[in-house]
Amino acid sequence: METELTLAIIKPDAVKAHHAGEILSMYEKHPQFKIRGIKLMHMDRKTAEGFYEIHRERPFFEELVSFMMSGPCIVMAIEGKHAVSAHRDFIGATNPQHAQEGTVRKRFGTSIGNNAVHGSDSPENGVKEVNYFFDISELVDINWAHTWA
Ligand code: FUP
Repeated sequence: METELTLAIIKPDAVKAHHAGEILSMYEKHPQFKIRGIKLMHMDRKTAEGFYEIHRERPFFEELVSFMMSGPCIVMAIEGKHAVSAHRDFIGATNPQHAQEGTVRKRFGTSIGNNAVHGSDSPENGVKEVNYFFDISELVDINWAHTWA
């Protein structure tokens, strides 16, 4: 399917540093992205651990979960043509030092952990992750062709 959904999170480091407005503006201006859902949330342990369950056995898991719980973040459902790969290009490499110039992580990330934003890594995970944080009733003008997990 051409039209995809990706989850985007403006992470606690970027919100704390007052970069949320500037990052939101980058999303708003992107020709391929439509913000279909948006919420401010302060994750509890259960939510953060559940979201990063796939990384549970990794050495950085506890640091990652603590970081995601460290302050409010902004969670968004983004829809668009090839939204997942376009969004990965837009946010840049996981490690901000390796991210391309102009990407969100290059501009606002400060380390591999504190990398300012999250993006889904496949169309399947995009739908799953949006579903993790949003009820379908919280999304506007959504393309109903998406398969809900
Ligand atoms: P990404 O898809 O770019 O967000 O990267 P990953 O799914 O591989 O990792 C998820 C998050 O774990 C990253 F955003 C940051 C954190 N992480 C670390 O803190 N250390 C690492 O070595 C790898 C990832």
